[in-house]
Amino acid sequence: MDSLKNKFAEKAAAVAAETKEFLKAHGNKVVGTYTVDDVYGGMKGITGLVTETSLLDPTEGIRFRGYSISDLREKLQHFVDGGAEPMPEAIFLLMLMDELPSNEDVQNLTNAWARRAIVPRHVFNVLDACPRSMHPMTQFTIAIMAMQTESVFAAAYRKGTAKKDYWDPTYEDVMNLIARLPRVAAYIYRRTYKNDDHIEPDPKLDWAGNFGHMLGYDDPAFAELMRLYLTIHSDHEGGNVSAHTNHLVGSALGDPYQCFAASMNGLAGPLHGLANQEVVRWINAMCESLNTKRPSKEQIATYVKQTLAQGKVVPGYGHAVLRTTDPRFVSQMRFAKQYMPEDDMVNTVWNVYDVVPPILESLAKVKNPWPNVDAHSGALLQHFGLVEEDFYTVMFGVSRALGVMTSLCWDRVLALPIERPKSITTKAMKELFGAEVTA
Ligand code: HAX
Repeated sequence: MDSLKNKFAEKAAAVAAETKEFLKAHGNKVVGTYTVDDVYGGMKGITGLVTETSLLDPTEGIRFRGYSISDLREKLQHFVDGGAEPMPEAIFLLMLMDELPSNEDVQNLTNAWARRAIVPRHVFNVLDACPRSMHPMTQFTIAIMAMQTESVFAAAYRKGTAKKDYWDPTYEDVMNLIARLPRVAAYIYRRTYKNDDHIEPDPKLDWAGNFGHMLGYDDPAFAELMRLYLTIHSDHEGGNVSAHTNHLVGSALGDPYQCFAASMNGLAGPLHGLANQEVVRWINAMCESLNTKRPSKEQIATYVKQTLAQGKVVPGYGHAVLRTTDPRFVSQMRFAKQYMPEDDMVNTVWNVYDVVPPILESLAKVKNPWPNVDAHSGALLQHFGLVEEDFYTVMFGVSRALGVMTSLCWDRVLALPIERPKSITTKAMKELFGAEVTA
């Protein structure tokens, strides 16, 4: 067993025993109450899931095992090449182990992922059979399912592994899958947009730096952006569509590849991860229609009102839980101020930030008029020449694997059962409250 797996096994046994005790003592206590609106409103007011890796506060934003986005920069100082952004390896370890990793832990994980990063040839063959016009997110989920032939969990389950040991083959799949995702994603990018001019991985690089390298962007500032990007998109507690889907499929004992492919189909929705693509499309369409690269705030306001009048959402704004500017937006703004303060699209993103919230607030129905993570990310990538916005959600997905996969390890440790909430018909709901049924 590798040393990380050993450490995880020890931690897992202790947490599982403590959770059992907690449930014995408090299992019958009431957590909250909910209303008919909550049931019809996407269950947002209902605490119905356990996720260990992160917790979202509406006004403060995400905390990964207790550490906020700004804490990460201070506490996860495992930099390579004189960089200053937190490393995805470090946040993975923080989420998995619930403790700040040492430099040695981070380096060991970089090495372990480099060793596990070999993608079977048939996965590339499957991708090569897809039309280049296929959306990159569709290619991504197809590739993830093609990798399922390698599932250690599926093989172990078939052999009859005992329930108490499920976490072990899950851990193996999680490590292999995460190690391989940058290679698969970069392959999709280079086949779709760069005429199949593929770039071999460089095992000396860290996970994020190597991803940037395989995409074809070797600027050290781009590697820094990748470290920041892949860290901040990794997790947003358990109820968001990608995390919840991963957990749900996992609750039926799907293997990690099946869970993650399903999760990525959830991320591919425009109200979730695809919003990063939509933001860039929306800004480009605005600039084209106005024939300028830097629309004024007045022009932006007019365009926002037109968007709303057409019955569309303003992409990158609003959130199901947050009630403030997303700290992930703020961290990207900080990065842009350091690396590209004069960039046209970045300045437009900042002007949109000044203009949109009061307009959304004036509608009175939007619960959160502030920008989310997707409002800024595309502009940073555009600056470095990665202009193919349809690819952006794949990059989000590579990062999201860190959170949902560590969560799946914990789901298996805690032996969380199959998820099966009760549903109800409107007729039955009306009957509950003595309301008239006429239609
Ligand atoms: N533009 C216009 N209208 C908006 C809006 C926006 N950005 N955000 C919310 N609204 C509208 C909703 O469509 C809803 O209208 P109806 O009552 O007419 O249906 C009303 O305001 C109330 O919605 P809400 O309660 O404030 O928001 P929800 O929790 O229902 O939805 C969404 C949250 C993120 C889906 C929503 O704000 C939205 O569609 N935003 C734009 C898309 C986007 O940026 N998505 C990414 C979110 C972050 C994420 O998951 N990243 O991956």
